[in-house]
Amino acid sequence: MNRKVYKAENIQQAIATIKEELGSDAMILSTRKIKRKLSDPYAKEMFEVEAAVPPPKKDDKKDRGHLMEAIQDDIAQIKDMISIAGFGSGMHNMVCNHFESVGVLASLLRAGVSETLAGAIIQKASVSMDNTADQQEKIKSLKKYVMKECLSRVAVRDYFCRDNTSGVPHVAAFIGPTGVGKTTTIAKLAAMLTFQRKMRVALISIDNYRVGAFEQLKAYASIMGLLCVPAFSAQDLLCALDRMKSMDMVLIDTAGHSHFDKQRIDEILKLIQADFRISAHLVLSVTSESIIMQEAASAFSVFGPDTVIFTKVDETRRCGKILDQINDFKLPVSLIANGQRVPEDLMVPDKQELLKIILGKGSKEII
Ligand SMILES: Nc1nc2c(ncn2[C@@H]2O[C@H](COP(=O)(O)OP(=O)(O)O)[C@@H](O)[C@H]2O)c(=O)[nH]1
Ligand SMILES: [Mg+2]
Repeated sequence: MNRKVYKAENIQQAIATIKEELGSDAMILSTRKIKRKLSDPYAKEMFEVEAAVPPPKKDDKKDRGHLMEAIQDDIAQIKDMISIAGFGSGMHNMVCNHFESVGVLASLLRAGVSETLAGAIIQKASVSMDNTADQQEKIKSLKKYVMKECLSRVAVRDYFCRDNTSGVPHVAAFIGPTGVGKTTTIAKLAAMLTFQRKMRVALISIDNYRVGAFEQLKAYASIMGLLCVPAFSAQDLLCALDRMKSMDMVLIDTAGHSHFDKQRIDEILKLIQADFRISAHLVLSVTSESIIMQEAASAFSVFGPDTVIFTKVDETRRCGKILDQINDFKLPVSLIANGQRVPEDLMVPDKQELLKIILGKGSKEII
């Protein structure tokens, strides 16, 4: 029982306060007059009343509530089984061998994690979990290890926001397929670094293929008052970088083109390799199919990217493929773009935040 002591000048006043605070079910446990202190003989007379709210009675309504909850749990589990039945045969064995994994496995699959990876995660987690406990505890233990497994596969790297004490600018080129959001992400990042981190930022565009590509970047740069220059040859690029020596960060926007166009990829590669300081950051949109993301990641791997940036996470409920990508390519995530608004829709995620994005709704089930 939750006990509480009230003080008032008279009992009626104390009871009124108790009713107001604890409701009319409250019980008075004791009352007493507080002795005046010898040091203050003119003090007002005070009373102390101890009251408590009785614990709620077990009623039928509550029992029915529990029963409904149990039925809903069962229905959810049957639904999960049906959804898993739609996947490959490996999933059936997984569920038969680790029955308690149904809910967690379904959450991973629904989030868009591939069958192979989801299966591997559950398999590893179920080896570590406490098998001696009762069903509820087993599930709890399984979730704990699934979380651990997922977290061990998630890597983040705050590449852009760290302090630059090197005396030379960090130079970062954004590479990736057409339309994934490279230019937009650069504009968001430039704003974040300039206005929130108070860094000196300049922009270079080596996108000479799309009409208006430079103008798009230049327009953002003008709003922010940043230096922005085009560079179409290695010579141009070295000159531009020389002008930007006093900056903390130089962001390079590259041509949007198909990842199948090897010749153009080589052209950018040659340009970027003109300066050994330039790091590369692969930009991928989560709205692309997993296979397209894999192909793009492997076509752009010639740049030896330092980090990967995922865009358009606001446009899909199936961000689980991010886990597959970082598992396959072992690249840490530096940024997440989650909308079209410049500069707001950009995140520098930590591991937990990234995992929440990856698991989507399922994060409530697992975390
Ligand atoms: N919904 C959504 N749209 C985005 C995001 N990032 C970029 N876009 C949009 O994607 C389109 C292509 O962006 P752009 O930066 O020009 O792509 P680029 O060709 O890679 O430079 C534009 O309409 C952007 O507004 C994002 O995080 N979410
Ligand atoms: Mg662009």
